Amino acid sequence: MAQERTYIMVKPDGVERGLVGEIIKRFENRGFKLLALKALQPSRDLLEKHYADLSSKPFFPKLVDYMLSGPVVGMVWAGKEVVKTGRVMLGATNPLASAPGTIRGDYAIDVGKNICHGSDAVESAEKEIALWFPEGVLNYERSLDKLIY
Ligand code: RTP
Repeated sequence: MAQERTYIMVKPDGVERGLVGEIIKRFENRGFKLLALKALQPSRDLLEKHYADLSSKPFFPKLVDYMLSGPVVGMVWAGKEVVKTGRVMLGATNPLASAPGTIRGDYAIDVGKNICHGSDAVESAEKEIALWFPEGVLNYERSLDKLIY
């Protein structure tokens, strides 16, 4: 059976602060598998699609402007319960409520600059992967299982 997948994205503030390697390291150390990785300057259209569920929120315009403020790094990670565990590793949305030891709890204080995104459910993860990686992602079912587990 295919492994669960999630979409993790380092937001512009995380890229600017040089936290891409730190975030990759945490997911690698945990035992998850990297299936895709790219740096890009997202378009407004892509961001509005990604955050469509939040379009009625008062902070939506500010959120889109923040996400347009520089390059992001999108990744697809796979492994056991990676969606839920990825969210735990990121920490609460508002960094002031994020536990120390989480990415946001260790590196952020502002909900408007919270470093990273992680899919909140298996279904939304698959939608986000299709949105951000229309070209497709790796599938290493034949090799890495043997090396990690
Ligand atoms: P994300 O999608 O970025 O992983 O965040 P999330 O699920 O933890 O939180 P969500 O409610 O989906 O919000 C998406 C992003 O919007 C920004 N935000 N600003 N009150 C505010 O100003 C506010 N609330 C949310 C954050 O950047 C949040 O990650």
